[in-house]
Amino acid sequence: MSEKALSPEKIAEARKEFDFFDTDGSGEIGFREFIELLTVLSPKTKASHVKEGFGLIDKNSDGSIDFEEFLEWWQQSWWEY
Ligand SMILES: [Ca+2]
Ligand SMILES: [Ca+2]
Repeated sequence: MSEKALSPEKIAEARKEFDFFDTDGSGEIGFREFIELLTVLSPKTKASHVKEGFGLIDKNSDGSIDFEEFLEWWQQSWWEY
């Protein structure tokens, strides 16, 4: 897929998801919050894959997923469905 731009609607949708999973309202999705997110999105994910997946999304490796990182991932996973 070369089409990478998301419509404002899709971004707003991602924002809603992001806020939903950012349960402590820190503006970032921490590892614990990420586990909850995955439990909802793909309940069959193995524990080892959770860490791997988190590392993939957390591009700057600061231990949490900010909205930019989330959006990038959201964008990719959107196309897979
Ligand atoms: Ca948080
Ligand atoms: Ca990060």
